[in-house]
Amino acid sequence: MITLLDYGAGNVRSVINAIENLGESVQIARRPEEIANAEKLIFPGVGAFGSMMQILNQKGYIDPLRDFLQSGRPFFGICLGMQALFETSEEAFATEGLGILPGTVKRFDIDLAVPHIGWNGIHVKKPSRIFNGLAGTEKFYFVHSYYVDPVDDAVTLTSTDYAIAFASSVQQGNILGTQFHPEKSGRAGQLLLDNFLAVDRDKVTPPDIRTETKLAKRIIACLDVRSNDQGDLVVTKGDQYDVREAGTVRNLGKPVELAERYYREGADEITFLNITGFRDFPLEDLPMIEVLKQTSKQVFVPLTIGGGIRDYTDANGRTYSALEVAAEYFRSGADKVSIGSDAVLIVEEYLRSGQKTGKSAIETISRVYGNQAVVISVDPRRVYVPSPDAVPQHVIATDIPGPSGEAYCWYQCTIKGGREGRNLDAVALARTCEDLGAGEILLNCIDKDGTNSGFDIELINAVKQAVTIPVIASSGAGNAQHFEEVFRQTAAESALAAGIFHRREVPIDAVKTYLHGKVEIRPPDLTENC
Ligand code: 1PR
Repeated sequence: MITLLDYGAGNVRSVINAIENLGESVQIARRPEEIANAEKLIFPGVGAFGSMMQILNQKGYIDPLRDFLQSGRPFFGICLGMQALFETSEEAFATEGLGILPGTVKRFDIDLAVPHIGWNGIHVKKPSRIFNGLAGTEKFYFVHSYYVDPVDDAVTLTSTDYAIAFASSVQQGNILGTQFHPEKSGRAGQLLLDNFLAVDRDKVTPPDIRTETKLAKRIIACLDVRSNDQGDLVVTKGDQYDVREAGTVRNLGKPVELAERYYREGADEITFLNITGFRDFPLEDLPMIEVLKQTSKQVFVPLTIGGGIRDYTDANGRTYSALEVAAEYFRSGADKVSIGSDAVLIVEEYLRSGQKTGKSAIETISRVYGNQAVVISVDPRRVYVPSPDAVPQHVIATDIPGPSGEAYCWYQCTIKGGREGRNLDAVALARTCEDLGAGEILLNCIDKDGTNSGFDIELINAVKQAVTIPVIASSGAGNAQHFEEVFRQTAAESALAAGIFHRREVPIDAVKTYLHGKVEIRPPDLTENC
């Protein structure tokens, strides 16, 4: 029996799912005695250092936790749960950590994008039982802005490079901590957790010790989900957002089955978009919540869900905040939520008033769950203009001339699945959403969607140059070369596709095999079947 310390600040569902998938049962500690009496304790920290320590104090968890850590029983701290082991953190100067390991937690002060999000490698420093079965070349999923800086180098188990080399895991006796998320790190993460649970395994060093590690470009599979005319929830796919063929909604498969297939094929993340979410309230759409719950039991990479994340008043007059809608998705297994139509309306209002209300979906969700949990899904359409100053929007020079030979264009934001164009441009939307607290941009392109003609490189460059947060290039992928092109010609951190994966024209593992050696990726793992 594993005891999981949940101090109530966020989503621990994915850790529970990952452990249960390994055949172990999980008990959640909700009282100090349950920590003191645990056999093995896992502490997945979520949120911010200061509030975490405050809650641990209020609940009377600090003394039993220290006692547990000093007892020699197995402990695994994940992310903030590892940072808690140290003395202080730059995230909350006045707050003391548990102080079990001498050292501090520091914020990245580097030229690269912060948070450090995505799959990066490990440089193993000493043998440990958690490395059984690992080759040493695996990548693990990170999402953090702070890193631990131990006083004693001997506690550093692995280091990882992201502008600087930082301690990505620590071990002292039976106390283990990882900055990365094993529960979201595919088969490698499952192996590592399994090694932690089986305390009698030998200490080993993986055969291939990396001396330098690199953050991978991510390949993301997107599933547009909606009810078809028979009322079944299906994965569909549009051509320039039109999902009907001969009058009926295209049905490309069942959401959970497809997501599991993409996981096995090596998808680095999976995104579900509830494409009728702008009109159907998602908390009434229980099948979608069920899809998420089922998927998160089998799929151990980050899951994003979008569609209908906004404030809503139901037929009985009860108002739900966007934060409540998002919370339901997080509880059901999502790691990030994506906001589409509402982001456009929020930005229009902010640019009009010049005031941050602190109450928008972007601000409230990022405050509680962190910036990295808020993705903005942008649905722009190209509008040609004759000159750079023809309109007040952000205009770019284009190599693809318009119907009347226009050499300039801007990208018009739309809402309601492309049905309604607004005056806002995609560059202003992305930049303002970053300012409001968004952590990532999912950059679609209606003109390119479903065309298999390649990504809109000009759009991606225009938006990427305007923000420092990661950008997911989306729409138009038709072959593996298109992924190489987007990663070579833009600074996008990820590329997303739908149609070619659903129709098996180019499976994800084929994209990764093609990119291997050309672009830094997480290698395909055909045995991804834990
Ligand atoms: O506005 O917050 O309720 O969110 C609705 C979400 O649903 C938005 O993220 C919007 O992008 C999405 N959506 C709405 N209508 C459609 C539609 O297709 N009719 N899907 C739609 C957009 C997602 C794209 C697609 C890529 C790759 N499709 O990300 O997956 O274009 O496709 P490809 O590789 O086949 O070219 P809200």
